[in-house]
Amino acid sequence: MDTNRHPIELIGARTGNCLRVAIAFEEADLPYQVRLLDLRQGEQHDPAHLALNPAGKVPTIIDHLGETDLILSQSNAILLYAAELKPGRLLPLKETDRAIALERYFYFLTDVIAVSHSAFFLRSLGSHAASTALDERSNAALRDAARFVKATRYMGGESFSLADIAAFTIASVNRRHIDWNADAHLKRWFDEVEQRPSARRGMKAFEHSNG
Ligand SMILES: N[C@@H](CCC(=O)N[C@@H](CS)C(=O)NCC(=O)O)C(=O)O
Repeated sequence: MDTNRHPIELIGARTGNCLRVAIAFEEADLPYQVRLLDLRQGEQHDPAHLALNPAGKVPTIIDHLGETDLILSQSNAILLYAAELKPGRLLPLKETDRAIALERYFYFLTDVIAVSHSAFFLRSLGSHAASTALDERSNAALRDAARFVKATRYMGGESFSLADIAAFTIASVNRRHIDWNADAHLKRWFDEVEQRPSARRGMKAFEHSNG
């Protein structure tokens, strides 16, 4: 663990967007401290949280840098910030390798996770046909990612990267919609990431707050 910096405060709850951040901090060995919000109780709308994130959402981080704090929302921007703080840990150093890892990262963000979130939203409105169609589209994109891990060990190449973190959290949430017997490569990849210490610790980060 990096002891030369203050822990980053990670304000969140046990949701995919927050778990991605926790896994990234674990993988990058960045010290962090979780502050748990109860979303069902609406704590994300408390004035103290709105002062940090006027959208009333999580995750939000506070990086205590000294004179000014960095306050950042948007899980995927936070992941990129973590990658910049620890070059080579979450994205490859070589430009062409990094370009591929980022291509895959954005594939999971836009073609899998965003579509799945839209399905969730439509379901909450009672639009079952539309939400089912979007769920199927998201799951198909996830299944299609088997071709990435057929070609390389990880989703974004031969090293673990943000692409794996994005893919892993959504695959965990939607694991019952994937036919794991249908693709050995996807299963091999999922099993390996699930056992990774950063993923194991990150997935538990919001079980007990330490803030
Ligand atoms: N695009 C944002 C989405 C943030 C978001 O929607 N967070 C959800 C939890 S995953 C939230 O705060 N929901 C509480 C609410 O909307 O009241 C991100 O990636 O951080």
